[in-house]
Amino acid sequence: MSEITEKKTILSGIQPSGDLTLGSYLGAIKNWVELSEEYNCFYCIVDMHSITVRQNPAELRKRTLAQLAQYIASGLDPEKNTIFIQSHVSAHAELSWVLSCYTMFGELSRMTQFKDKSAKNADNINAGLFTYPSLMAADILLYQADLVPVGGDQKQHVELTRDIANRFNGIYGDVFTVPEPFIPKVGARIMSLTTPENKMSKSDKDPGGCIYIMQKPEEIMRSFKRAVTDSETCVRYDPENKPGISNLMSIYSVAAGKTFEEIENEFAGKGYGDFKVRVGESVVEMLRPIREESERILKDKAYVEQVYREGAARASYVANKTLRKVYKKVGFVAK
Ligand code: AQP
Repeated sequence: MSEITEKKTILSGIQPSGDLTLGSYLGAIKNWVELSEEYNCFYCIVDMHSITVRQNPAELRKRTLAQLAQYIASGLDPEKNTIFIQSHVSAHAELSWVLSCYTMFGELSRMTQFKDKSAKNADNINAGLFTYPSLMAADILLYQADLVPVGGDQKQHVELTRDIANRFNGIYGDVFTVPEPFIPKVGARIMSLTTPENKMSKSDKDPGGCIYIMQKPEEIMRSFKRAVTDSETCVRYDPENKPGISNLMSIYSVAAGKTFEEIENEFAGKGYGDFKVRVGESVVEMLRPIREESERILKDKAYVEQVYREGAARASYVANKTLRKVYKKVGFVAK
């Protein structure tokens, strides 16, 4: 126990809003695994966030469990990390309400994700989509997280969490740890293979632009071979003018552990065809053990259930401590 309390705390989560992509893996899970020895880690499946966009209930349940298996298969040890499902810890919904009373309308209106998702779901611009960042702030602040590993796209939400925490602490004293975003240098923003100006997203309607963790090797290779490039023939990192090639370089750099310079030298004088095949192969090899292990874990229903039950119990213990403190500070009568 003493070892746990001396370490800094990390919280991060992914919505089960679609099958996990290469973006989810490189932008989030891979880094979580690297951080899991050094930090006291809480990694969750944020199912409550996912219903801000309409979901099919049976598929949501299935994807939530599959995601849990994929976390473990990627190397997150449930003994060393607290892995849980957000809706199993009711403190998230409770703190979210309190924090929404300390989050300004103007702040929420400025969130890029809200603007993007409202445009994509024009028939369902619900209040949850708008107040999503208050729930995300609750996720983070309940665990007094020092660091929040996220892809570059989520930086704005972590910054808003800091503003909410500072505002609350300014009124009531030091209640919350003010968290820092932790963004990987390479892989922070993996882009779609077909429209490299957009990020690779689980809920993308164009599956050709996405690589999924559980996808078969031949499908992965097909998507890479069809990846959009440019009219030059030179493998060079230049995200502004060569977004497609630069995205493939970022992916290859992480998958094969090579620097951009090494990649440029490796493919000097070679065509884009060779490059795309090599990137595809490196991704297939990186994802293969995760896919195989996920399939094995998912078959063991009792084990999966044990992991999420124990995770929820451990998470609730920490979260409820913070919630009690918050309730007391704002003036609610203790039960
Ligand atoms: N393409 C990406 N590149 C780098 N990081 C990414 N992340 C997601 N996509 C990329 C990171 O994964 C974590 C979990 O994100 P999330 O699923 O909770 O929310 P999201 O960012 O909205 O992810 P998606 O895939 O785009 O989901 P949908 O389609 O449902 O909106 C975050 O740390 C995120 O940065």
